[in-house]
Amino acid sequence: MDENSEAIASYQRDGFVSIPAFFNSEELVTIEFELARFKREHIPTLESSEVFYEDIDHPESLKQIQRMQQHDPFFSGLMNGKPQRLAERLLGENVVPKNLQYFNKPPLLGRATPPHQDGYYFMLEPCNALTMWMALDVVDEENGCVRYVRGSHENGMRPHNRTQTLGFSQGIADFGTVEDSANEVVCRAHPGDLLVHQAMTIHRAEANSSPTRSRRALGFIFYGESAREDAEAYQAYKQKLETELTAAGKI
Ligand SMILES: O=C(O)CCC(=O)C(=O)O
Repeated sequence: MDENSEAIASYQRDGFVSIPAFFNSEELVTIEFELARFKREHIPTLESSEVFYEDIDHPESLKQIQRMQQHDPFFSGLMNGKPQRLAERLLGENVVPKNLQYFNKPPLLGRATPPHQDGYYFMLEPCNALTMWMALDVVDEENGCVRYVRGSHENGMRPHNRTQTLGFSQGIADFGTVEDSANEVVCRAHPGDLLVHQAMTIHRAEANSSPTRSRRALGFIFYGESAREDAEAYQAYKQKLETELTAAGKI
């Protein structure tokens, strides 16, 4: 038994686990400082495919930044530290750090995250991958906390279809079965708390209905080194999507 044994057991059984205070308050102060610096220094130079807004004409509606670890050494160092060590334990092999994302749902503007399985986007064989989601704000039902369908990682890939949600282009077509509703778990969180889910676990989030509170988080995606990416299919899809979003004036 070690400090992670319980977390590993929950992750394997339920398809997700919640780890309170994974980052402490001192670490959070540094992360907030570096995040503000990242926004100032990098956002003006990033390609449109790396930064998404709820409304492209309103900078305050910033909703997502992609691949922060590729653009800044602080964030690659952050990803390669505690999160990577935990990912190795949970996936049971060496891992590849793929994507460190910033997520926000700005007050009243942040839209719902459609129900999905990350594996559908990742296109991996075997689908040995996970996502970590670390709260930066107090997160609850009002501002759009993450919800998981417990045990859904055991039931295969559900059919997905196109959504109109920027950053989450695919959603489960037949979501909302009796089983989905019965097994859904609402995950409230405080700053520094970490949620981790398997790439096959169904999850979603409601819109932010708070008039004042943002709903910010950092997401860390790791692939197990045994997971083979269908790189051609992934690039083709990414390209098609970016062309579509550019034509629609969304990015
Ligand atoms: O931030 C959210 O609403 C959901 C994030 C998510 O779905 C993911 O990281 O896979």
